[in-house]
Amino acid sequence: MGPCSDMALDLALTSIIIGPNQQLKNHHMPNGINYSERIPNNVDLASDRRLQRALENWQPRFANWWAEMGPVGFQDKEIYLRTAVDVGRQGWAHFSHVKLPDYRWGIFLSQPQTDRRITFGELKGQPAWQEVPGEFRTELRRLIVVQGDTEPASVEQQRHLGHTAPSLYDLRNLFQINVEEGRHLWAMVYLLHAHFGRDGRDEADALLERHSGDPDHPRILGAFNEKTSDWLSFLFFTYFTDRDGKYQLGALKESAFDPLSRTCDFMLKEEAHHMFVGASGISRVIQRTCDVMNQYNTDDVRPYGVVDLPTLQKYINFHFSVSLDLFGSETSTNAANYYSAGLKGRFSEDSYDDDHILVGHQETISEIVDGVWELVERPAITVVNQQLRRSYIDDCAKGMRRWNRVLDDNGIDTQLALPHEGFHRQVGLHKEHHVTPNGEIVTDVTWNELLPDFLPTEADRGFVVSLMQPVYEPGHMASWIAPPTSGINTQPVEYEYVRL
Ligand code: BYC
Ligand code: FE
Ligand code: FE
Repeated sequence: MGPCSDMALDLALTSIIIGPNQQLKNHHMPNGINYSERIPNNVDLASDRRLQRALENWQPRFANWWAEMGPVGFQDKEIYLRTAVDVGRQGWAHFSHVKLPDYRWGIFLSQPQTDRRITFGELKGQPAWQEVPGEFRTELRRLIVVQGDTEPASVEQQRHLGHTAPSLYDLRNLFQINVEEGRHLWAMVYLLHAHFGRDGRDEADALLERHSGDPDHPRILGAFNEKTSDWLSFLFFTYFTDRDGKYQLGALKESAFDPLSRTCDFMLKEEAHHMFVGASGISRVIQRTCDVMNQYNTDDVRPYGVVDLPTLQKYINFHFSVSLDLFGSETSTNAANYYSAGLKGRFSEDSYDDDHILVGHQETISEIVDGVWELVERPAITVVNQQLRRSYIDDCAKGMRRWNRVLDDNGIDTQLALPHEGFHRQVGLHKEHHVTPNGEIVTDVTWNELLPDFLPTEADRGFVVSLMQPVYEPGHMASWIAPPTSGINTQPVEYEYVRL
């Protein structure tokens, strides 16, 4: 970050006033975000009238979608939200009470790198692209559409949760995530409008026409058609599924297509909070369960209105396995093509100690051969999905260790675990097999017998749903979750995060 952007940052922070009536003022700075325009942006939208008009046409469609498919209720309430005010490293966000429909969804790209080069694939070493090369247009559009599709899908999945929030603090976090997923949709729609002409505009419209779980027009990826019907599912979703977002965005951030790279880089800043909500939320659930286990000296905690550890394990099994599917097949020619073209890399591409071209290299992956696990050599370039999945699994394991520390610290000798990566897969090499959470390959009969021990049953889900009683008094928490250790943006936990 140069001195110029530091200055922009300071100016942006001192000159912006975000009041409840959304009066935002800002000098238009090269790296700052101009809030005086209809669509806040740092891409100098005003200089391209055609693009600006096209996006201003899409804006009311987005607003309609938000009204019809966004959070149910609470649209007229003031919520303590974070808004991006600058793309600089520190102080990029501003906090104030805002009504959801008044949130200023905008287009923010990270600052460009001078002389950025392609770091992987056949074109490694060449300058990054500011425009889409004709030969990669279809693939790039596909990647952007898939990414864009997940963002509104998650808002749709979570739209009923406001009515059962365990606290105002949590309610605010839900809406913060929802508005930012809405902004991530804007991020992809901007790329479609700016770089893909007529096709791009059609795809941008279609992103508002598919809906999560719609039998005729479902969302593209499996996990985004599942229901998020309770807060325990929501917290696990933000831990496991938003983390897929982190890894996919990280891989797209490596892209030779520079506007995509810079867009993803900025989205990753927002993503960190989504995963924090999941990681800290589940820690609080576990803390509460431990408190009740210790207070009543029992494992049978359901009668006290908290989630028992076996149910937590089953929810982990479900959300982890569904999220693993989002990485695509272990061996994928799509992924190989994306990689060799420089469209999509691996997470932290430069941390890989190889030639970043991967032609003529072999990589071993774990597969089931004749009913047993074997390490099989595959052309390295075909297993980049699996490499991305491996980075993701390692990251998931870190949070699991923190959750287990909560159990340790409370003297509980049970541990939670990630299931085997072959468990309950619907996509990829393992989908034809039944693999237990321990990695054992079993028959149909055994699988069906054991399933109620592995995944949440109707009864488990029913119990969890029965706990979901809303708590809207500032500072109070539902029975099943401990309070957070601190509030948002240095506010106390009992702050009025949502004015009801
Ligand atoms: N469900 O070669 P394959 C986020 C399709 S989350 C349904 O194995 P590929 C967020 C696939 O499309 C991040 N279909 O896979 C989180 C292909 O179809 P075609 C979202 C699936 O292409 C929380 C065929 O199966 N971003 O941001 O290498 C809240 C063979 O596929 C699935 C991205 O995903 C599935 N799970 O990889 C809010 C990044 N998996 O082409 C937001 C962009 C595969 O034969 N997407 N298929 O018709 C991609 O990079 C790739 O499309 C995938 C699939 C990694 C998803
Ligand atoms: Fe997102
Ligand atoms: Fe997210």
